[in-house]
Amino acid sequence: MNSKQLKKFARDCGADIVGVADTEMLDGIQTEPKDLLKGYRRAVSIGVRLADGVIDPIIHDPTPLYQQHYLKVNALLDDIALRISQYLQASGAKALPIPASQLLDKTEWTSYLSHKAIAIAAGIGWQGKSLLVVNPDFGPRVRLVTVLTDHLDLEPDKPLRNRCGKCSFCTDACPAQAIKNVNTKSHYRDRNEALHFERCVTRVTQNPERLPFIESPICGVCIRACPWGRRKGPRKATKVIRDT
Ligand code: B12
Ligand code: SF4
Ligand code: SF4
Repeated sequence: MNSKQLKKFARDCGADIVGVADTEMLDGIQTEPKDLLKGYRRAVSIGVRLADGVIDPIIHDPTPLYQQHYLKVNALLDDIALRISQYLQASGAKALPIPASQLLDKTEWTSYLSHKAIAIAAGIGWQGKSLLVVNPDFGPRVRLVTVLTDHLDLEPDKPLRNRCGKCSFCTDACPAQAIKNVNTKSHYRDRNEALHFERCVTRVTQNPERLPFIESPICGVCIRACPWGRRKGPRKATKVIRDT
């Protein structure tokens, strides 16, 4: 099985975007456990597009509709990752699906690995000033999942250049004044370079007190604000279409 076949399979499972990363590019990335990437030379990054009808009304706070959408898209991503793992294993490869949104450390706010770092290496998008991965077709209106594999026939994709430029929409919109409006060429070394991290964490963890119907640490304001996700008209995922 090659990249083209895998991407078609992923799209048939419900993915909107798929890219392949060479994990050698990710040397130095924080993982749990530390040797998580050992034996996995490729990482498949999968994106599912969020619905504009859900994201557009998020002006200052998350909505109950977004809370439900968040859970549903996470479930879909985990489902797609599982099915891709089965597909890879059927061809004799090793596969490890990483959950879309499982928190491992609630003090450090970390998981097994950063889906964003994988997506950036796989050419899904660039790391925006909001810290989010911005895809040229859908902006940051995509949620991500990763499957690690040793299937070397998957050809790695190339990272995209950062296109934030002088834009400050996410900085201006953030209700916690958490975004520092600092640009990067490829990725931020740590979260504090781009964010007043604690301000964002405080905002999203106070949801249950401020908004009793929101139980997850979500917000969505910086997702909504990005002009790359607000373009009108029909849009196709060039990444999947071009490669399949
Ligand atoms: C913990 C967590 C949070 C915490 C901490 C946020 C944070 N910025 O880390 C809280 C609860 C605050 C949070 C908030 C949000 N989150 Co959150 N969160 C996660 C989660 C579960 C783990 C992230 C993690 O482990 N971070 C640890 C640090 C070290 O990694 P990182 O910041 O992701 O990446 C760093 C490095 O990897 C480095 N990097 C990037 N590329 C490279 C390449 C190389 C070679 C190297 C060395 C480093 C490197 O850059 C980053 C900065 O240092 C991920 C899912 C996942 N497993 O990735 C979702 C995730 C990051 N969240 C997501 C989203 C959308 C949000 C929110 C918008 C909330 C919402 N859903 O409405 C906000 C946005 C806040 C913001 N502006 O960053 C999405 C992002 C999608 C996208 N398009 O980018 C993710 C990927 C979930 C998903 N499955 O899609 N989140
Ligand atoms: S998630 Fe909300 S609080 Fe955090 S950076 Fe984005 S807009 Fe600001
Ligand atoms: S709103 Fe502007 S600065 Fe923020 S991530 Fe999107 S393009 Fe970059």
